[in-house]
Amino acid sequence: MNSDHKSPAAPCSAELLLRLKEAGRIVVFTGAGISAESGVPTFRGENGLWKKFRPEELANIDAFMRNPDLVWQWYQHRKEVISSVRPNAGHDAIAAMDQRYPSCIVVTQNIDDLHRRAGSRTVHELHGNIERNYCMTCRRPATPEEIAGQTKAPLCVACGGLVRPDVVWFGELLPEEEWNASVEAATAADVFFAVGTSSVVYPAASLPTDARRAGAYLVEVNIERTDLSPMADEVLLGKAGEVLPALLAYVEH
Ligand code: BV8
Repeated sequence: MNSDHKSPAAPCSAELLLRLKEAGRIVVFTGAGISAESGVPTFRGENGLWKKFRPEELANIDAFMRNPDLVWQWYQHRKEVISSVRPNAGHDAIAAMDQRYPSCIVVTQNIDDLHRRAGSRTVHELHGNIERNYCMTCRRPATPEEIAGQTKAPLCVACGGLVRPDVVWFGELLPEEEWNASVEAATAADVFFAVGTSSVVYPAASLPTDARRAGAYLVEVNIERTDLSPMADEVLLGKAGEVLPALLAYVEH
C-alpha cells in the first residue's frame, strides 16, 4: 500500500521527508518523461515517437540493416531536436541533489545527454548516447566531424564498414559496465526515484523493484500512474519539472 496522502502544503509524505533528510545514497532512474518538458518527444505518450514509427520499424538492428539510411535519418532528426533543447527544472533539481547528497547516481534510459548538461556528475546510460557513433565492423568510434551533415549512414573512414548510432536497440544487450554499476547503485540506495518512465522496457524496468527489494524507499514521479505504481512506496503525480524542485525545496527547509 503506498502513501499518496500528504498535508496540503507538503509535496510528499512525512515518511519521504524524513528519509530524504537522513538519506546518504540517492538513485534517480529516468525515462523519456524527464526530458518531455525540454521539448524532447517521449516514446509512448500522446505525440510519442512510437505513434509515428513502431519500435520494430526503427529501433532495432534488422531495421538498420534493411534500411540504414532511414534509421540513420531518424536519429539525425532526433539529434537535431536534442541539440536545440536545454535541460529543464527536473534535470536541474536532480543535479542539485548531486550537490546535496553524499551520493546521487543517475541511471537513465535516455540517450539525450541532458542530465550531464544539467550538471549531474554520475550518469549511467543504459541505452547509449545519441552523440556517439561507431563502425559496426571495426568498432572504431566515428568523430563528430566525420558524421557531420551525413544524411545517409556513413562508412567508416578506417575500414569502410557501416557506422551506426551508439544506442541499444531492441534485442541488443545493455552495456555491461553501465548495467552492473546501475544494479549496484540500485541495490545500495536509501531512496530510489523512478522518474518519467512507463517502466515497460526490460531489463531497465526491473531496477526499481530490485532497489525496493534491497531496502530502498521507492518513489515514482510521473504525470500518470504506471505498472510500477502499485509497487512504489510513494507515487508523486505531476510533472517532473514541478515535483522535483518542490520536493528539494521542501527538504532543504
Ligand atoms: C535486452 C534506445 C537482452 C534507442 C530503446 C524479444 C527479444 C529480445 C528482447 C526482448 C524480447 N521481448 C522483450 C524483450 C526485452 C525488450 C523489451 O523490454 N521489450 C519491451 C518493449 C517488451 N528489451 C530489450 O530488447 C533490451 N535488451 O533485453 O537484451 C536480450 C538480448 C537478446 C535476446 C534476448 C534478450 C533493450 C531495450 C532497449 C531498447 N532501446 N531505446 C532509442 O532511444 O532510439 S527503448 C525506449 O523505450 C527508450 O530507450 C526508453 O528507454 C524505453 C522506455 O521508454 P520510457 O523512457 O519509459 O519512455 P515512455 O515514452 O515509454 O514513457 C514516458 C513516461 O514519462 C510515461 O510514463 C509518461 O507518463 C511520463 N511523462 C511524460 N511527461 C512527463 C512524464 N513524467 C513526468 N513528468 C513529465 N513531464
